[in-house]
Amino acid sequence: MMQSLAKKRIAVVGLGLSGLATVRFLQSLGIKPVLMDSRIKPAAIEQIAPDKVDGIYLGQLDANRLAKMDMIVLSPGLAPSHPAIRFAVAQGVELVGDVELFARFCQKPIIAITGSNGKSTVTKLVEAMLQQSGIKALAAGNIGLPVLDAIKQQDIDVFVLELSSFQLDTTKSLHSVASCLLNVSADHLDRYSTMAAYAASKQKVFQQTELAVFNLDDAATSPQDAKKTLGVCLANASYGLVQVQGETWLSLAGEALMPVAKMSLFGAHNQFNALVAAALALTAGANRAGIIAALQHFTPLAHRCELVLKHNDITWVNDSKATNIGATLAAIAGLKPGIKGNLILIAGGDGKGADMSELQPILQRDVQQLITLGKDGPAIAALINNSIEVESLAEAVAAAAKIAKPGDMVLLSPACASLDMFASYAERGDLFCQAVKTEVL
Ligand code: UMA
Ligand code: ADP
Repeated sequence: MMQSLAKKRIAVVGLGLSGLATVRFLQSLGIKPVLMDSRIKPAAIEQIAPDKVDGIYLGQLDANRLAKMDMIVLSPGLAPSHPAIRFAVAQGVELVGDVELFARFCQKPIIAITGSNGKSTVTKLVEAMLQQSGIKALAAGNIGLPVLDAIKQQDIDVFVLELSSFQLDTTKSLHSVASCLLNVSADHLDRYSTMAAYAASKQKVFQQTELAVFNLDDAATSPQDAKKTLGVCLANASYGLVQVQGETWLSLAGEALMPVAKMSLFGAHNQFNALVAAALALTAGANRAGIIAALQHFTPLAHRCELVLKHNDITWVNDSKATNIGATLAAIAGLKPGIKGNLILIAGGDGKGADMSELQPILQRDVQQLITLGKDGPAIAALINNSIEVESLAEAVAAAAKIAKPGDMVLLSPACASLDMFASYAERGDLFCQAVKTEVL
């Protein structure tokens, strides 16, 4: 594998986190790649030593230069439909992503996780369940650690990969001991022409898997071609919820595992996530004691239905990671039963081409006051009466603080990406937390 790659002329296109990891990986094999990025100054460009690469081309993608390559390693943030990439591929250049290279070189068992929502939670749960069972597991991929940095770590027993549809689009050699497709709801429709195209991309997680875990409540997750399948949903007695002496328990492989009340995560969506994670972890050697310990002690991830503070009996929750409609629906469904008073929702941002009217029924039923901001804020505001439209997150927090009464919850769950106003969902969440503390304390 290494020799066949060493002889190739390779371009790394996109110099973000995964592009830079790819450059380091190729260099460790003695390869000097050509580097390209459509931006004039990608953030980490100083990290690259010019003498260790075969040229750096910035500002646009040079189709003619790319067409002279044997292989392009494309970053997930760039679409394979970019004209320069399409031109090169039409000339016979092989197109791969960092996950494809990882799949070709990785010798260890892999668990692969995708879905529109819940990926990071399930990925970290599987990692924790394996670790609690004495297995050295490492989470990588879309969760943040580029796979070609992860592969260098010694002493790993199992890789747990969070994969986005963008990564799956350029991957074909992935073999996994188990993989899952959690759900398919509208997302990234600025990149995919139809929901069917987006769902087909997600289905690639099942390629060459030994066990395909899917969501019995979501037909789009049903494996198109897989040897062995396992369906999960809360109403399922085998992998779902069961009643034990008046208490609701998780059931794993037909046996009651633990009461849901003992889980550190709340909400029906997280019970589903826990069941899928447990099914995946079992196939890679986790034991029931390790799975239970992980579910009891798991620290909820930041920006996912995270409690910011409770003051004067008003609860402020940061769900900035809800970057699509499906995530916001799950957050409201999970939180609403625990709210004594009104739900004040702050939503809006870049809707990535999704049809915002899918939010209308839940806004009408469960949200007493809507505050919107960002590019697609007006489209969401138009769905119900008396929405408050603001220009900034600080204004949104100030407006919420004015209205909120004891017993209420103020929830930031934007149903949109953050990139129209912020560097990332994390920046949006951090600014929300700061604004809440400034306004309220
Ligand atoms: N970009 C350009 N020109 C280029 C290359 C990139 O304008 O030539 C832009 C992209 O459009 C994008 C940004 O730069 O807006 C970053 O793109 P990238 O491909 O360089 O991204 P990386 O820094 O390598 O990070 C990627 C994943 N990002 C994307 O898929 C957009 C990270 O997932 C992932 O953690 C990282 O690899 C490590 O594997 C982030 C993400 O937002 C969290 N993922 C999307 C999501 O979860 O919805 C798919
Ligand atoms: P992802 O990595 O796919 O973005 P996360 O685990 O980071 O998923 O969760 C993002 C948001 O999606 C959370 O804030 C939560 O509201 C919602 N969510 C989590 N799990 C699910 C699920 N199984 N179904 C629907 N929504 C979910």
